[in-house]
Amino acid sequence: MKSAKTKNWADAKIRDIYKNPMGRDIIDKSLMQMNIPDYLVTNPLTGSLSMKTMATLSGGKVSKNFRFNFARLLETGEKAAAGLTGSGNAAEEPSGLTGSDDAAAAGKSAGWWVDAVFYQIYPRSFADNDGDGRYNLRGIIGKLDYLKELGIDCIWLSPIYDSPDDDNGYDIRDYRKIDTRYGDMADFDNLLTGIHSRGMRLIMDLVINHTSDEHVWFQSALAGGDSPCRDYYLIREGGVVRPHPPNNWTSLFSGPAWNHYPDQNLWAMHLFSKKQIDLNWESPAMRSEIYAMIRWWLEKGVDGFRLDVVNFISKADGLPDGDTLIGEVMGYRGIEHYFFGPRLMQYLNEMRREAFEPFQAFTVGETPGVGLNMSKLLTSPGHLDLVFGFDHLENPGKTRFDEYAYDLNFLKKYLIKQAGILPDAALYFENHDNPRMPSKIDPSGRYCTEISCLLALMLMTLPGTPFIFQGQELGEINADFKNISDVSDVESLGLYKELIGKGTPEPEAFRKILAGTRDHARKPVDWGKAAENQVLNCYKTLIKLRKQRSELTGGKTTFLFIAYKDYFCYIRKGNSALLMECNLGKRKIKSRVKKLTRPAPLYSTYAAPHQINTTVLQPYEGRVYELV
Ligand code: ISL
Repeated sequence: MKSAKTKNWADAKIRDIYKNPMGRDIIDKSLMQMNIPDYLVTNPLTGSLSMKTMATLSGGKVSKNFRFNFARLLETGEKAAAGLTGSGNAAEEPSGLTGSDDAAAAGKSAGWWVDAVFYQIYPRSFADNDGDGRYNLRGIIGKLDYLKELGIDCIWLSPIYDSPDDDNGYDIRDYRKIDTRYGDMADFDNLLTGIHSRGMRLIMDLVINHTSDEHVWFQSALAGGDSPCRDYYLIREGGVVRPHPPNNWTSLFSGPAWNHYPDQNLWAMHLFSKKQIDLNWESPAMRSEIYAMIRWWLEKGVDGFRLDVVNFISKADGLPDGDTLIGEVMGYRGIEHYFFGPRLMQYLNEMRREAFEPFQAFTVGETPGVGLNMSKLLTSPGHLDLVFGFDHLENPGKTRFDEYAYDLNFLKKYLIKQAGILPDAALYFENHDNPRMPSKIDPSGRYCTEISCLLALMLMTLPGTPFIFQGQELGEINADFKNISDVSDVESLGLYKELIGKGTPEPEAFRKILAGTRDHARKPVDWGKAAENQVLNCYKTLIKLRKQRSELTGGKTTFLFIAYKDYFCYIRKGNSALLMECNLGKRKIKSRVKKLTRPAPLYSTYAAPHQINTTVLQPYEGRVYELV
């Protein structure tokens, strides 16, 4: 890769910043957060302003340090884009699709996953095989026929590896050992055989940004001497040399991002819990160990991986302090130095060559903080196949722990933008890290079933590869936790302790945790709901439709009536064409497609097509029509 000639980004003009994929993402995200229209930035007058002028206009709010850190991010975006175009200069526009839905247009071979429907299993609360309340691999085996009948093509299995369980298995102690709570390797082999024999695939969760502090590598590193593992982690000398943490970064689970080990006089970085120690991806020996482990699982026959916070693996050289303003905006101090680090693209490309490519393994990266244009670089040939973005999960100006009713009009706006920039995205609304979406949209619970069916229709008919989280197909909603003792998630408990420590009254602190705790998604699936379940029937029907109608996987997408509030209408066109119209609110609204479609819809989330009033959409109703 030729080294990119980088601009002096610290004094770049807005119009040049907006051409940089990283700059475009940061500006788009800021505008969306502030609900400001794009033309405020894209007009010639604003475009001619420079960073320096903007800093002056900000009255000092934008510090020199901010400009320097922002410039470094732009350099990263420029180099990442240049690396793909092979030119010496940054790409004028992010490489990749120009609006066509066809993955092939991106210069990528469309793999099996383009047509697949994925299903995430969180093993500690999915199913047990003998009713003893211990959820395990044999419980999953018992549900394989159910998943096949639902229409699932590939299962994503959250971590089942040996772990002290500080972060529900995302703190791995032995990558090659099955945690005894789930069974043993024979159970795993039986599960994999059962999945493949039904024509389904399995991807595992790959947690390679960090390991448990009980991993033999970290124990060896702490033991000191000349252990090669000392270089496997982000460890710094402490004590007289450095009585304080090496930098001011904060953990995503509250508090400083550093553990101090007084006996060894060392500091070790942990972006997540204190027992999840960040690996040092600068170490070739550590990378080789990770690649060997990946190949070991692929030789067992797994079909690919979901890569946990994979965009965090490359940290900025020197681990510099985080900018205060960026830390306030992003919620975590220092994140600008690792959410898209300087060698991330290089490591992903090496990982692909050394581990995934020889097995043609599928990869989907979890990439918190990365916007649509940088996601396009991450999913360019030679890197990841898909990524999970986060920018649609909360309304602008809100965080997961804010009490509010999620407005689907924002999701419509985001998905229209996503379809234009990254149409072959991983499309999801729920996972094990977020509250249940129907409860976020309607906290009263009155319309949760209707909303679940509407989200099923959107998930199966919009461009992208759909991922269903366990229980979503049953219309699962948030838990009714009564107090903090009902909560077990390490992230929530860390935040609760921080809030109380800052003097937040307990009831207010608990309400914040209740709004956003990941435990809502992690309560056991209620299989008693599966019988005659309206939401389940919606998913079965819509998944079948997606498999029958190729325009839903490879067609071109056109959005109509975009300006109408609470109304979401789009066409998927291939050899034939389907039109979808959705009511995004609880008021009845007029249907607008009479002249475009056959009189009766092909499908409605509300009732049999012949039973519905075609001129009015019911609250949160979704419809599919044949386009005439
Ligand atoms: O969004 C988040 C930050 O507040 C968290 O929900 C989440 O930790 C983040 O998206 C990264 O998630 C992944 O890595 C974590 C693990 O706790 C999550 O379960 C996993 O999905 C650390 O491994």
